[in-house]
Amino acid sequence: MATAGRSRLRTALAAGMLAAGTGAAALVAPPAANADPQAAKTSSMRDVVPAPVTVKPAADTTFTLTSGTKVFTSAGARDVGGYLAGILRRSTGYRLPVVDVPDDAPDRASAKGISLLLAGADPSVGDQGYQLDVTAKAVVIRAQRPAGLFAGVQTLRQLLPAEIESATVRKGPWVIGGGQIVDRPRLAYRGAMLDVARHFHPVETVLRYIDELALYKVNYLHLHLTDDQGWRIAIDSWPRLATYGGSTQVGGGVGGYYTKADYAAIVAYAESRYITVVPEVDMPGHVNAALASYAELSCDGKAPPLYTGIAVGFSSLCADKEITYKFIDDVLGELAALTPGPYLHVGGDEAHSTKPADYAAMMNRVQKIVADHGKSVLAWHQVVGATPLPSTVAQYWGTTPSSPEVAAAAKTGTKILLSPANKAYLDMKYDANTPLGLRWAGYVEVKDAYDWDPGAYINDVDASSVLGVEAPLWTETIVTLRDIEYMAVPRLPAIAELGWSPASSHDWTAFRTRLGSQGPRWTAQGINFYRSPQVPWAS
Ligand code: IFG
Repeated sequence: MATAGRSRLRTALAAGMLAAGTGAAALVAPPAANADPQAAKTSSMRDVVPAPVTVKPAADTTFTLTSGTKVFTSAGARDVGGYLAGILRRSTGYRLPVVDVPDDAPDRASAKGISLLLAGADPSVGDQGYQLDVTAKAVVIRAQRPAGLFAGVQTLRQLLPAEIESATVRKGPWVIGGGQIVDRPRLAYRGAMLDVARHFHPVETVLRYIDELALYKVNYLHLHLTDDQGWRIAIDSWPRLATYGGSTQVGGGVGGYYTKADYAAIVAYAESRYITVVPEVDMPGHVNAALASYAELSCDGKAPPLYTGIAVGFSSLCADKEITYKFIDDVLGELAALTPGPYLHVGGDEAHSTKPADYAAMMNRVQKIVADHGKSVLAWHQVVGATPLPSTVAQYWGTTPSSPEVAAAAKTGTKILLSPANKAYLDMKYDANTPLGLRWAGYVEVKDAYDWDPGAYINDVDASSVLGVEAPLWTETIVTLRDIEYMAVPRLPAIAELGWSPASSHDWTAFRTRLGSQGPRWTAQGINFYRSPQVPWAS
């Protein structure tokens, strides 16, 4: 259960990291001492994950990071410069001062060192892309927006030896292979979902997961905040939702919830990693925690007991009561006020205890409530059973390419977010030996997560209707950060590549080798990843 004191500490920590621009390692234990000392000393531009659009290595050129290296930033690039310097200082021990470069300075890219410039990028990079040039004298990242510089920094990290990711000083040398990369994302929305309702995950864990998402240019974090087993966000006008509805979890543990300050810290930290938070309040199903907290929300006026199992589909808001819509308006209004991003996710899945006509009527009213609070709706794809607003995005979680109702909605303009459960659900077991996870959608090994195309997955849904891709991690069986990492890595980088890289570069044989070279980097960061037998691990 959140307490004010602990929450203030967490918020201060998150704010502290924001200012220092350091990575989240400050919050979690340093990586295993046995991080592989023999990890590859240099990394090739051809190993980058996600695969960039254009890679032109310069075989005879290298840049070496030294104790005298400076980070030069043009106006607006300072935050990203501080973030990069924070990571490099930790593992090199170098001072790496961040120096402003006046916009009118003579050829800003000639400075010896690392330059982050919001000018001069190849126009093809757009808002989220970047251009990276490595010569013997300088590393220059150019972009049109800070988000592009941030993406370029993730690539730059991968061009340095794996030890650069260490939270403690390592000896180097810190050599980067020369050449040029010009890069941009294929899909606008590259997301990950974390279910904090089945099992509650503290702020520190969410911040660490955000840092791991940032490694692979993920730009949305969907937080599944409410479900039958728990309500995880404080709502001032309905306080018992969190204090009582958040007091337990699957298996009967103490649960917990985010205060508004906690949620604001998560949102701010995500924003500093150019990740937009999408909060989900699931409805009309998956609402037992809310009904247990306020009897008046149930059709029969009786509050059900708190629920700690893992069944689904047994609960429903009451479509016939006006208080239901006041509840929804109050909750979504408070959440909208805390959420700078464009989307509120309203769930809509597994409403097996809601009559179809009631479901459609309710979801139509809910969509209007979201619009009245200035946000757009994201919902599981069952929302196409109501009348989706033009701005509503349907998140497909089916297990087959055939979904006529989704294809029909796409034809009328509904955008689709791809999360097919038998490809993108990170809570699916890798195979029969996986100790964690579920298997209702089948086993999902790394190749299953990679070997599909979100732009061409659903029959009769054109690539132009596909907003992006998202990897959900449901937490019925996921209790700790190490559980999250075991299930998310390496499948999340696979999904992230599907969202970022051109369809033309899709090649499992090449990808699994590139993924193998990420292993030492995860070891250096203490990430508890699954060493899939399908991947040739670099060490
Ligand atoms: N389906 C449910 C989730 C979760 C999941 C576990 C969706 C949209 C099975 N709904 O996926 O709440 O229980 O894999």
